[in-house]
Amino acid sequence: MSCDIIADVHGEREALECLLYKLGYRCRAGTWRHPGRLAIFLGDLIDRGPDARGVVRLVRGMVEAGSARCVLGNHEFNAIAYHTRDPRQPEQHLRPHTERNTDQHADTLTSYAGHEAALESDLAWFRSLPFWLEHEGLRVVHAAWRPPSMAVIEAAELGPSEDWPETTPEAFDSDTPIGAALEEVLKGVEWTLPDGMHFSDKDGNPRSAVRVRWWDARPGLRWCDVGFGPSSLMAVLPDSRVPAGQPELSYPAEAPPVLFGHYWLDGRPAPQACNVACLDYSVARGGDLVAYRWDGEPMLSAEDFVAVPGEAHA
Ligand SMILES: [Mn+2]
Repeated sequence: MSCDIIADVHGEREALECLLYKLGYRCRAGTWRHPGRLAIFLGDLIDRGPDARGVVRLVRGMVEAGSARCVLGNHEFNAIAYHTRDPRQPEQHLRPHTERNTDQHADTLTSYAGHEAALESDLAWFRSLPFWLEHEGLRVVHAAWRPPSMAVIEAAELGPSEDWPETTPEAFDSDTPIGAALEEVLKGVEWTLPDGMHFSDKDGNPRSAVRVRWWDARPGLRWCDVGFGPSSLMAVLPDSRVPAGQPELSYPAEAPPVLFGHYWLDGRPAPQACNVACLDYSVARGGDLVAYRWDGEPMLSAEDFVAVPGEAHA
């Protein structure tokens, strides 16, 4: 079945409804459907925007009605950890309730305030979501299609039972093999600049870890060519060469097309390669909510991106 792949919604329910309408979906008896197409969500339904609960209700309703599928994003992964006690030290949560972690999750907590049963139910649904999926020759993942990490995740047999966070708490520790594998798939591949080199992030903080183009990054290229993210990030990456010793990352040109979100892009949506496209254009930062209309073609095209504007929030 032809499908529409929809990027990180981040609590922007109104933008999502506009996008679904533009794609030809209609809401009947409370559920959005298309007579001939399937929606596939890339994860990060929650946080940052004003109506995380409404977005999850809408998307979950579509999935349960068979009109959509959805993969897990790092924000759902973090939410699972934030709300699950660590079985190894039950006074703690798997994601500590630090000021920073709570701030990142604050808009979701607000939207679920007074709806604790819905939160519990939706967290259980998050735990049931796949980390990636393949659909009739299309590959979908939140951040990075990385077969070595996916093999580690498959071997750990997380799910389909919903108690994997309690039985595999090390999944949330990025210094364990399973934690590192999940981090790569859900948050992407990061490389560290050599020898104390750093760049300044948008808040002026020194950063040395660079999110890289996992479909095409290797020693000898310049850091500003292997990095991937918004133009504000690309502008501050050094133009020195990536030293020998980093792995060669690639995604084969003959492999099925792969679509992902996560990277807070700006500008005009277009594929990164003939079979690689990021759809996240920062709706929660005043950018666009973007989808890709896919009808089975092996080569992706800028013509098939569909965007609606988000609303700028303070
Ligand atoms: Mn993300």
